[in-house]
Amino acid sequence: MKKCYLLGAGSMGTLAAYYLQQAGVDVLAANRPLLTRRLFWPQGTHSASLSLGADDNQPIAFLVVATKGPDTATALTPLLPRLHTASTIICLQNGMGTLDNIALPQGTTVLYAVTTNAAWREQGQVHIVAENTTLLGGELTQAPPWFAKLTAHWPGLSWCDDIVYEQWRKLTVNAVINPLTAIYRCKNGELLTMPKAFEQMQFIAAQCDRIASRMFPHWPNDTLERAIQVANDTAKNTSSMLADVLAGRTTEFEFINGYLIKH
Ligand code: KPL
Repeated sequence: MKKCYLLGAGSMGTLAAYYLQQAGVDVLAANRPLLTRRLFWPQGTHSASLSLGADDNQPIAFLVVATKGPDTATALTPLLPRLHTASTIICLQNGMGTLDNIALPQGTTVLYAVTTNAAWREQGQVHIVAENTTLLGGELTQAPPWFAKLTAHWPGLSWCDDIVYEQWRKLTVNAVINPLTAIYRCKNGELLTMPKAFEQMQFIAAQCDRIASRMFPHWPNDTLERAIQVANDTAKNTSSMLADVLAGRTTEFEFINGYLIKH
């Protein structure tokens, strides 16, 4: 991978662009002029500035899609004529089904990233909360040749042969935590201290397990335990859905709980 375009320069997109640049990839801002951001690591350990070149309107071999779910179709549609049979899309988004109604050119390879990294953005500044793990996989039977170089510069990145399962693991946790934090306007950890909210967590988790175990016969029916664990681990976080509500943005509900309901 020599050149890659980034669509959606939120916190996760910016962080991915930083790792890609570290791996020697020329990252351009899709649909945008030159873009600059500053990244801050936890506890003020260090910071770095990132500058992405302006879109050059050339054919796209690699595209990272890191837009919010509801913005994806509008942002991606103008780029479709630049994708071709050898293009690879790396989908780095919350939720599932974000590309479902988009007519990608035949032969486009779609890979999905499932990450437990945490970061937030305030205008041009991206504050990294935690660099955890990122799984990448999708429509390829094995990791592509460019992957090894990327792992050297992307902390916690590994190849995953069953990314759909991993997407469902994350989706179900998000389905339990995100909407309830948005309803109660509370931090993730506070869900565990409110009896009514906790009862709703149990209810949603049971529904998730019911749906997921139809998809995956070996599904461990552990959504509640995992949601409790994540709510504890991210106790002081504002979930992405609550952040969207507070900022007046359309939430990703359709791509999280909505996606589950469709199954
Ligand atoms: O992924 C998240 C989100 O907010 O979207 C969790 C894990 C709930 C952390 O806030």
